[in-house]
Amino acid sequence: MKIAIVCYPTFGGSGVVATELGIALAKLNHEVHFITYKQPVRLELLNPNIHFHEVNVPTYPLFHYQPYELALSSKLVDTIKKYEIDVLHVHYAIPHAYAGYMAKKMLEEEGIYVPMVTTLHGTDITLVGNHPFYKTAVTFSINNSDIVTSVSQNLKDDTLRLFDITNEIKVVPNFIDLTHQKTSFTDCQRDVMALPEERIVTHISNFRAVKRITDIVDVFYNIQKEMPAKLLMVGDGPERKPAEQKCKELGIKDKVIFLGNSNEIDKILCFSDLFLLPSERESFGLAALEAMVNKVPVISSNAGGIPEVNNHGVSGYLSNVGDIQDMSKNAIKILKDDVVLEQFKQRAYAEAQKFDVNEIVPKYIALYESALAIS
Ligand code: GMT
Repeated sequence: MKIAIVCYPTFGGSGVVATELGIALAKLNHEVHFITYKQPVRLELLNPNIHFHEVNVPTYPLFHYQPYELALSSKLVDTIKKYEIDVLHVHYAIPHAYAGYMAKKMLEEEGIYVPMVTTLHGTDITLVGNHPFYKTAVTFSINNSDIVTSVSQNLKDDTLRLFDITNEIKVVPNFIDLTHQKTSFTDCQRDVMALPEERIVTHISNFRAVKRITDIVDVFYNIQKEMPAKLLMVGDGPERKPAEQKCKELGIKDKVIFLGNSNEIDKILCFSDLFLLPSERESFGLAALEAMVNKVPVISSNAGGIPEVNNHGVSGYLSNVGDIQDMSKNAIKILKDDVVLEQFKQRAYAEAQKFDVNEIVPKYIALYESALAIS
């Protein structure tokens, strides 16, 4: 099949999932065309089946807001025609599903029918899409997609609760490649980050308010009172500065390393002992799954779809949002004892197997085939 994928090219989970899906499809000999405003961060164009088409939005002083949807839908029409694309898969409803629908309609005028699959990722529904200013267009785009998927049962339930949905939503969970982790580094270069006796606690995100970044600092503050430890903060965003300030105030500045955005997630997770994800909301928690596949247990909130990924008492522990004491207690329980830590590490890895790319990607392929069969 020839598949066009529209996504955000940044470090956000939706872009990562879209990119990994494209790479997996290309390996299965499908022809994949990424259409977005920048080359996706996790995309290495080393496969002849992968193409990238950049959407350019020329700036013009008359426009207070530059019309990205317009440029995207034009690019979609041109690319779909030029490469005879079979299926369009848009990740993140805003504005991709809307632009995709417009492209479909323009193509239909020329007698070309291309089914559109829309994957809902979370913030496009629970944070942004639900805003009254967007809701009408988001509802329309979901209801007018040929196939709609959501990355967790919880996100499906939220979508049905928050929007007037007439279309069926199929749950296709996020996935992970179980084979490519940890192949290129054996000792994990742990000593670069910490002393041998220190436990390494890690967080990775876009540092938005929804991630409750200062809760991470609070939990780590309690951990380092009980044992030698380091906290690695990976990513960047508006909550980074307040977190850095809090570390200073608590006197733990030297034990917390802010690494910024990184393309070496597997390497960092390879030498991590524990992953913290205390989010206010989370449709899935891809970063937790990436931790688990690297044998890192997860201390998280029980928000949204996280319980579908982090198995309480098995791959880590779940606590109510904001319950710093419970998260600290559970973290210390895992980290304090070498034997317990090893058990959690092995079980986190075992739980990650449920999300094997080889099981999940065929579900998307089956959906593409059913969409094509309808057309
Ligand atoms: O987590 C973020 O803020 C980024 C956001 C995105 O849209 O890129 O992530 C969402 O999609 C990910 C991939 O499906 C999920 O793993 C995240 O849980 C989800 N984030 C939220 O729901 C807050």
